[in-house]
Amino acid sequence: MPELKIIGAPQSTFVRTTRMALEEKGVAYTLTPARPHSPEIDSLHPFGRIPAMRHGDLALCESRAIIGYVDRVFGGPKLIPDEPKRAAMIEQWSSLVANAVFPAVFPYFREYFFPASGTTDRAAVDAQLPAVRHAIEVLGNRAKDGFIAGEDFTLADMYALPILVYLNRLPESRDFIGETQTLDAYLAKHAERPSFRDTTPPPLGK
Ligand SMILES: N[C@@H](CCC(=O)N[C@@H](CS)C(=O)NCC(=O)O)C(=O)O
Repeated sequence: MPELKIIGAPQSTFVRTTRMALEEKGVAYTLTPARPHSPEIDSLHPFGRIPAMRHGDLALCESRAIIGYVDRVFGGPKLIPDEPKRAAMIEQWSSLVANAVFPAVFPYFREYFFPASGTTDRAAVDAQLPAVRHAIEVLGNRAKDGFIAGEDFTLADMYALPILVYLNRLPESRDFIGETQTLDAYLAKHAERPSFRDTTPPPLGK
């Protein structure tokens, strides 16, 4: 089997989700750090986003496509089970986290971590807070049972945890997490899971 190469900055939530999925399956891979819109990424993703993947003569982008390919090609526990209803629930919550929660909180992250003017704009942060609060409440309601897609640890948790780590570091979202009464326990429950612990990213900007 050729080497599986993941390309993307380890600080990216989507890169971490992809790495967690590979770790959960026990698939060996190498990580080549690359920023969005770097030349290699622009050659692999039409919108310059991370992660990307190379495996033999196959090049892929988009975390869900990479994870789906790995799940079909490699052994190890199935990330998306065959049972249709359980699979659909995992897909539904993975998609909601990736395509609704992440876009709702990313402008808030950007204002703190990569502000356009070089310093965080208070009014811009405040404008994002209703969307951030709603996204956290949605995750908080799901986390009541300890897992985003119910029953057990799934791909939906692998999408949610890397986002929650950053939300837990910023002041307003940290307060919203505390208000849910469920997400602190959810984060503590999964903190020592090897796929999560072993993909802890270096600080942003490194
Ligand atoms: N749908 C993509 C989203 C990837 C994504 O948005 N990655 C971010 C980093 S966490 C990125 O590359 N952003 C750069 C941009 O949007 O221009 C996936 O699942 O891989």
